[in-house]
Amino acid sequence: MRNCMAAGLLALLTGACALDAQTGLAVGAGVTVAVNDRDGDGMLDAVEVQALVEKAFPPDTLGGGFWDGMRASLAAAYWARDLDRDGRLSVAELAR
Ligand SMILES: [Ca+2]
Ligand SMILES: [Ca+2]
Repeated sequence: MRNCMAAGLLALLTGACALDAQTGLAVGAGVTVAVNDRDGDGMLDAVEVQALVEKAFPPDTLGGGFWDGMRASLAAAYWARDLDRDGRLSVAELAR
C-alpha cells in the first residue's frame, strides 16, 4: 500500500517535471483542448478533432483533392499522438 502511494507520488513529480521542461508546448496543448473540447470531458474525441481540422481547412472554401489530403494529414498528425490508442487525445498526449 505504502509502495503504491510512493510510486504514485513519484509519477506525479516526474510528470510535473516533464511538464515544466516543456511548459510552452504543454500550455499550447492545453489551449488546443480547451478551445476544441465541445463536450467538456477534457479530451478531444474523433468528432472534436474533425471539427478542429475543418476549422483549420474549411471544406466549404477549401475543396478538392489537395485540401482533402491536407485535412487527412492534419487529422493523422493528431491521431499519431494518441499514445494509449483509446480514440481520445489528452492534454498530456498533445504536449508530447
Ligand atoms: Ca471532448
Ligand atoms: Ca489517448
